[in-house]
Order: sequence, then C-alpha cells, then structure tokens
Amino acid sequence: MTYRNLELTSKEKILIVTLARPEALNALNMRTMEELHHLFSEDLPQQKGYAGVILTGKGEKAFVAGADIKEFLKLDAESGFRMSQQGQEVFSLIERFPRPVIAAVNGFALGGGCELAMACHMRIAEEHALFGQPEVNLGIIPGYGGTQRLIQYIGKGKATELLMTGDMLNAEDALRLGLVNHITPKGKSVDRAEELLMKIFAKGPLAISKIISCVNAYFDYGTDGFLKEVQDFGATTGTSDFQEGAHAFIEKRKPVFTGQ
Ligand code: CO8
Repeated sequence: MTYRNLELTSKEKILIVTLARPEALNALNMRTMEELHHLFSEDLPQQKGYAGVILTGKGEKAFVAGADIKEFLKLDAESGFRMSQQGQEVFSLIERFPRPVIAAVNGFALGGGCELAMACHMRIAEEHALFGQPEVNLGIIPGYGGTQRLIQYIGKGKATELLMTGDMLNAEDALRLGLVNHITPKGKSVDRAEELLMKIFAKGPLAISKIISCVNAYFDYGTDGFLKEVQDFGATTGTSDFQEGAHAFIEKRKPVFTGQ
C-alpha cells in the first residue's frame, strides 16, 4: 500500500509514524484509518527490524483532532455502526501489537485522536497538549473505544465527567490523572519517546511482548489475567533470553538478548 496520510521514517530500530494531514489537524479520515490498519496488520508484523513504534502528528498544533467530521455527513445508523467497529479493530491492533507503541502527543488529542493515543502502550505529552472526548458536542458518543479506555486510565467518575461535558484536559492534569506517562517541552515528545524505547530495547523482547499481552488481559473480561501471567511467566522462563539474563546478572555484565 502507498501511504498518503502517514509519513514513515526510521531511526535505529524505531519506526516513527507521523499522521500527516496538518490542514485538517491530522483528523482521521477513512483513508488514514485504512493506512493504519494496513501498517499494523500487514507491513509491521513482517518488518521485524523495528523493535518499537512512535505515533505523532505533523505540525506543531495537533496530534490528531479527531475523526474527520467532514466525512460524517454521509453517516447513518448502519454505516456509523460499521465505521465504529472497523475503527475499534484498528485501535485493537495497535493495543495488542507485540512491540511497544508510544504516542508522542504534540498538541490536540481529541475524539478519535485521544482514542488513538489511549490505544498506544504509553503517552508522552508536550506541555501544550490537550486531551478530550468532545463527541457530545456533535450529539454522538466516542466510537473508537473512548468510553472504555478513558475509564481504564483515569477512573469512572472523572471519565464520565469528561465524556459528558466534552471538556479538555491539559498536559499537567492528564499526567496527574494517569492518562500520560511524561510531559516534555514543545517539540520534544518524540525525543523522549525514543529515549524510553531505547531503554526498553535493552530488555528481553519476548518478555516485553508478554508484558503487553498480560497488561491487556487485565481489561479482557473473558481472560483470567493471573492465569495468563502464570502461563506467560512459564513461557519466558523457557527462553534463551532468560538464561542469558540470569547468567549476565551472576557474571556482573550486561545481558545481550536475542529474542529467542
Ligand atoms: N475533522 C475534520 N476537520 C477538522 C477537524 C476534524 N476533527 N478538526 C479540525 N479540522 C479542520 C478545521 O475544519 C479547519 O479546516 P478549515 O481551515 O478548512 O476550516 C482546520 O482543521 C483547522 O481547525 P480550526 O480552524 O478549527 O482550528 P482552531 O485552532 O480554531 O481549533 C480545534 C482547533 C479546537 C481542535 C477545533 O478544530 C475543533 O474543535 N476540532 C474538532 C474536534 C472534535 O470535535 N473532534 C472529535 C471529532 S468526533 C470523533 O473523533 C469521533 C471518533 C469516533 C468515530 C466513530 C466512527 C463514526
């Protein structure tokens, strides 16, 4: 697939994905959602050279200002249902992606943009970032997982207030409430995300992928997360990486993990 709305650049083992429709504050139109779907379902699973991914927005003003409202006028109950279902599928692919995905939030993260950031494993916010689910202003509700993931990060009471009022959270409040991991000065979120990824890359990649799936299991009501942890702990102890990690500790050296 040729990417038109995503700009892909790489640095070391990191793929930096820039949502690039700055004229519309990087709003997620259908084409962008298709490109994200293709990237996380087809291209990235094969491109093992990338150990982590950063998502960010083009320009200084927005990460993503939501789903593209200009495409909404054609929606009816049936197509809205389908679009929401397909969008949730894309964001689940990101959430379940077995390598770390970090959102570098460089401005507005509203509606689908806040939902996209929440589907990532961690969020770095620039000091001017604003988060919110303003769908109620349009007479609709979030459709890409916002009613569920916002509660997971900030709790039911505050999430309900934000969902009902459409109010925005600034970066400080988002940090205080647990929605973001770190705040950086303007223009520095990608650098901070890179630092975090480089730290993670020094660990065993199989362990990292198991952590992603065990953390997700907590929120999957059909899965016993404790049992999953037992199973995945067993799986990681059977790896060469575990042998290497334990030997390196005893021999007082840095481990060299191979992902085996
Ligand atoms: N969709 C389409 N275009 C947008 C969007 C958007 N979400 N946000 C901004 N733009 C466009 C504007 O129309 C404008 O374009 P133009 O110059 O052609 O008029 C350009 O971006 C710049 O925007 P503004 O002039 O409005 O910039 P301001 O600095 O004045 O305001 C705001 C910035 C506050 C971010 C303002 O643009 C805004 O309120 N945007 C809409 C935010 C919003 O409501 N987002 C939620 C959308 S709904 C959603 O995401 C639902 C997701 C689930 C979908 C489920 C499937 C159906």
